[in-house]
Amino acid sequence: MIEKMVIANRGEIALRILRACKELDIKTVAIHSKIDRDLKHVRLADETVCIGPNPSTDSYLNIPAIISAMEVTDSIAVHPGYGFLAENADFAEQVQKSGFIFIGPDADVIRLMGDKVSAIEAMKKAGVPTVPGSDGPLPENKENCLEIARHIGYPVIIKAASGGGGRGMRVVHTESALINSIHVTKAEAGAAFGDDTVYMEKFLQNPRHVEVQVLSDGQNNAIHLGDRDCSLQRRHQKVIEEAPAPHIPDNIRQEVYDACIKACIDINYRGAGTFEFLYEDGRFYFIEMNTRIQVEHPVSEMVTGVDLIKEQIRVCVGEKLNIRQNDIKITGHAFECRINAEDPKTFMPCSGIVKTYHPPGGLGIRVDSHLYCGYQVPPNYDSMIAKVITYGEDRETALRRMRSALDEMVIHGIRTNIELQQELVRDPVFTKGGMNIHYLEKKLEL
Ligand code: MV4
Repeated sequence: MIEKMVIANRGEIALRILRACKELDIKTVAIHSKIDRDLKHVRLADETVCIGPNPSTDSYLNIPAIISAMEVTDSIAVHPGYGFLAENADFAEQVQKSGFIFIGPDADVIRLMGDKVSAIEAMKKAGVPTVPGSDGPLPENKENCLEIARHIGYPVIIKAASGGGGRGMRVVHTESALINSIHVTKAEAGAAFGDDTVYMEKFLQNPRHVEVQVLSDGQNNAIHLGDRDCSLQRRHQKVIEEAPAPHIPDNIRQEVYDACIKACIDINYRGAGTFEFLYEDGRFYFIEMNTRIQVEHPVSEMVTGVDLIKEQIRVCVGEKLNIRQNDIKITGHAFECRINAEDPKTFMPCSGIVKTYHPPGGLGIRVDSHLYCGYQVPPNYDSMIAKVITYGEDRETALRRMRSALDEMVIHGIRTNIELQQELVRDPVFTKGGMNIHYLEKKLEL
């Protein structure tokens, strides 16, 4: 195993990575912005380097500063976590060119998946089911665009090839609106991503968001770790996730798992990865692949017993995957509620000093959080401050545990969304399971 690793992130995921490193006997270097010097993982790390001022662009996104920190600390590898530079192909490339290990796939695989047009093409080749669409960038010619849309059938959605995660897309309901919508989406994409390539898909009206977790070693070994349902979201921010996705027939699941594994081998994938699908009327449609560890990875850990971060690190430093598909048994059910420091009415992020912190506990309850009494939540970064994760032998048990866990949790000093979460885990539709991606936003409108 490698000797020392830089953790190029902050908050709960930096702490999660530090814990995995401890178990793997890897020394840790916490790199942080000025305001983050009191983060829990910074206090626990073997070494720390302040890499810049508070704005992320000057610190957690500052590639030369991070590589310098690796050099001065004699680190071997860097773990990017999620967000920040986790899916930045240029960062992965510069890390490798400087002689270090990037915990993730090769830069060219990040690039392949970062361009949604090439990602969809690669998936189609591997036999992963995709959304009926333009199968490539939209042409210049207006008549050709109209013809593609007629063939797909309205409504259609125009998406930026360099977008993803809900950025740079536009739904078109009628032929009369098509050409203008393409123009506007192209202009926005060009301004936002420096790439105005757009493509077209059939717009699915009421899908669920179901994703498949994989681990792959880039040496022809790949496994899946089941699926997660992340449909409960607001403005593309997930609020509650669960594993496995409820009410999906086993044969449909198995087909999509097999295709994901084949895709990992085809693209020579290395690391932990997630295939994102829309699920509607009993069918899966690939939309994007995430080449990082995700926020919601703990629910997959709970139902498989696999430490995803440890396995991700192992395969990315060159070890062969030592888990076989037959070793993976999906047992029981898990939920994750994201706790954010935000105004309960406006959802605006808020900061402040944590005066009281009582995390819940007990059998089947896990809290991934960097909070402690006296910690000051800074205004500069993402508002997520904790993840409450519960496990049970079935969905009902895991959900009942989540209700009591949330009721037990106390955070004073900052506003949070705990009350919203308490209400959501008692919602009758959520309790049944299998709601679509619009459910939460519609519920909040009432
Ligand atoms: C779609 C779609 C419907 N049809 N594509 C939004 C995030 C990005 N990952 C893809 N997204 C969508 N793509 C087709 N062809 C609906 C969404 C979508 C969505 C997807 C997953 C979770 C939440 C969502 C909220 C709004 C729209």
